[in-house]
Amino acid sequence: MHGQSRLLALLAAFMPWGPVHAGSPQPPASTVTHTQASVEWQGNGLLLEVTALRDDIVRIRIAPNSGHLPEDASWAVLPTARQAHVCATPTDDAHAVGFATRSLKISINRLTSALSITDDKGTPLLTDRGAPALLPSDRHGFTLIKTLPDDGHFFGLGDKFGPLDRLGKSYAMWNTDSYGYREGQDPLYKDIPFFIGYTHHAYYGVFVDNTWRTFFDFGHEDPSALQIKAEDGPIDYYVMAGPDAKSVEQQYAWLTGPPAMQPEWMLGFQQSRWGYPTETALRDIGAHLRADHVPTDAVWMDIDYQDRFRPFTVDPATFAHFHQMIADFAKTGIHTVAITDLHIADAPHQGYAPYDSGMAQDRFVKDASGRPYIAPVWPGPSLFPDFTQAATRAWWGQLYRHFALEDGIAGFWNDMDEPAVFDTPTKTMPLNTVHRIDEPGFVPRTASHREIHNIYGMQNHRATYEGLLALKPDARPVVMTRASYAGGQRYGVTWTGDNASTWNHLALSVPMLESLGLGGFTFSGADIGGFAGVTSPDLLTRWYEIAMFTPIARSHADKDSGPQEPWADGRMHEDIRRHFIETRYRLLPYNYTLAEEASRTGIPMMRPLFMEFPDTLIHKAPMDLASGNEFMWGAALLVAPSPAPESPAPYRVTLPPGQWYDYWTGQPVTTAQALVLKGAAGSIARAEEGDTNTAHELKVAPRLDQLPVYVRGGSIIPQQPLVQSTMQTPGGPLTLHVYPGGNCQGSVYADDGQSFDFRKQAYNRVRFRCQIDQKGGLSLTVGPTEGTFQPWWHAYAVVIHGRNAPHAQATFNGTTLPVSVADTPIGHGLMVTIPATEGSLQVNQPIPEK
Ligand code: NBV
Repeated sequence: MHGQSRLLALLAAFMPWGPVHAGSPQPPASTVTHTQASVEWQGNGLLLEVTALRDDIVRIRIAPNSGHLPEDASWAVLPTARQAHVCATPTDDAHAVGFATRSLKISINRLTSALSITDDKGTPLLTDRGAPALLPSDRHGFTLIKTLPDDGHFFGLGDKFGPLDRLGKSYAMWNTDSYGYREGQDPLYKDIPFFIGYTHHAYYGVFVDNTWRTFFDFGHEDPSALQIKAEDGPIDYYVMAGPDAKSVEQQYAWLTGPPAMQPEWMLGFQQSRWGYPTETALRDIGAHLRADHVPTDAVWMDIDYQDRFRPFTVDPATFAHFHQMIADFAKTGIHTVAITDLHIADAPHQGYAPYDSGMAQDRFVKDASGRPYIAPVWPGPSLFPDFTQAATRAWWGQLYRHFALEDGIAGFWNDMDEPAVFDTPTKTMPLNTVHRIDEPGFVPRTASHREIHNIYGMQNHRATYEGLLALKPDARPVVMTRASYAGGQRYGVTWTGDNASTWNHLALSVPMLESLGLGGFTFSGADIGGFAGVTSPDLLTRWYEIAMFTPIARSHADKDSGPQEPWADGRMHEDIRRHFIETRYRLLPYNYTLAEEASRTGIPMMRPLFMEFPDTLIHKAPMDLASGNEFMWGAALLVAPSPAPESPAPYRVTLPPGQWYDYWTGQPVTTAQALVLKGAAGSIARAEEGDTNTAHELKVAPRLDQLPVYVRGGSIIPQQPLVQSTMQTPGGPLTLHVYPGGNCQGSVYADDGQSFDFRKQAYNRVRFRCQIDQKGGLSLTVGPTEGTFQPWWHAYAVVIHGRNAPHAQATFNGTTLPVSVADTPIGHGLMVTIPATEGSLQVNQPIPEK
């Protein structure tokens, strides 16, 4: 501690602050200690430490004042982040102690110990109401109560099933197998105790790093309070300064890691179902997809392929040529993904290797009496690996050796890892089951399932991911998990579990996937068609349409559901579904660029409108911009499914300020009306023309074969010729679709689509800008190429939408080039083909004849 700070601490501890009058509250005995980056406050029976990890991220730890904080260990937050710190300036005065960084101001009230955090503009982000934490006398569990601002809104917490805005609701965090869940049902499969708050044009993030059963109440019980409770565990939370939602996402990714970059094929179409019972059935699916020219990158194998549902086995009767089948799929550009649940059959003396080696090495969770815990799941009585041990994870990873290295299975699926257990009302293992933490960064100790439950699935996912990485260090592992915890995005993919074949599930899959993306899991999907129940042809078609603009597009169904493959329901439906799948494949260069951005920065691929338009106020806040049905697919595309997708009634689409184009025709949107606003006093006001904050409204008459998608003016979207799988190299140039408008820009990213060589510069990134000159001409600047990777294209076909003057003239780096009017799958435009090199393209409008 610095000498000056020590002096301050002593003064604060032993001297009254300011004149003390009779009757005025006496300061409780307290001490304050500053280090360069932190303040520690002891008072009111609490020990409170706030540390500036970065200017825009602080960590708060609170414990009963017994002189020390609990062990500094985390399953979620990266050690480098927890050890980081920046210089903070102490701000102690007579009433409060604290510090300021460039982005945040922290103050702890000397009388009440209440903590308040404001941003650099003085906007209160989080303010304790009363003491910073209510700790019960037995010292288990806590409640944090913060003031809920009048204009507060909240987003996140992962897989919650309802409106995107969490205001007025409360939630439990407890990973739960939730077959066919219903709107409002809570909790579901994952525990992502991170949310984005909004108040006064400021977005901030809060991550509560506690694995025990936790509760968030956003003004449900008390409309003026934000309450966070946990039944045990440390009070350890992080506040991120924003100030916009993209910054919060980047801050959260810095803390917990960005999502694991997927191979390109994971962005292709995936076909799955529970109930492809034989090799022949599965081969038929692959053959049908290819025969019908439905672009596809993977087929998934559910538990049907296993011998008696035992993980890491293959049924020799029904999948007799398993190895050959996978090789044959690969020849047609189809990857195979296999389910491998965590429960290991209790099968002694049967030559079942996972059991034998697991038992020999003592890898399983124990019951309270110290015996391996055994409970029924798919294989019957089963054992549960203790993934809290690094050695158990390494053992688990080795179980993939044959599947990954010999059979060539391309991806794996960790289901049931809440963990789900049959025949018990809790749907999981007893809470006194014993885990033995043996993990770098943690003190080795036993821990009850009550503490471990919420990270069990995450550690299963991690064991698989790291195991595959050890087996094939050069290949990006593909692992999809059902349960997880904050930080689980580092190990890859998730999905929304056992949704149902209803219109409501389709509509609510949009906010659910957006929320998972906000929680780091950008690589998420919802089962196309819905898992539980029987879908209808129209519902399935709509689901295909919307899912093609979500990160993971996997058709999947329950054993008892009807067919949900693209061809189910006949030709008319198949044609529509194929058209949307083809659209996704043409968009691959754009989608892959988004995926790479997400894996580098944490900014999700699928974005709520407020993430792209943080300043557009419709009523009182940017979140009113869309009621949850509209979303952004990257920065350029606005997807606008109906809020009531089963209804034939016309619906309104809100377009944020600026110029928009219809994605399907390339035509500028001209019929949008300036939005009529309800003024504060209930009066009707029309936003002023030219007001940059003016949103516009369109009325859309729904048609089954159409999904409204709009392009933000000023976007440059890379697209490719149609392929049937990402294994096929597209021919011809990369098309750059240019949609003139303000701040016109775009980029493309490419690499080999499968390895980690991009870390060694083997990638290709090019940024584009465009500008319109006064005469209506357009110039496109192709920036320098970053990286050493040579992508499949050698030329760009630049298509300028909203223009079709056939006599336009073009030059690229001074050379005159022909201009044509191109008819592309997404509209006409002026087209010029240029070499894929740095330079400047000039397209002049013809001078009109007098
Ligand atoms: O493995 C069978 C299913 C699977 O298809 C589904 O996607 C998982 O969420 N699994 C659950 C187990 C049984 C569900 C009733």
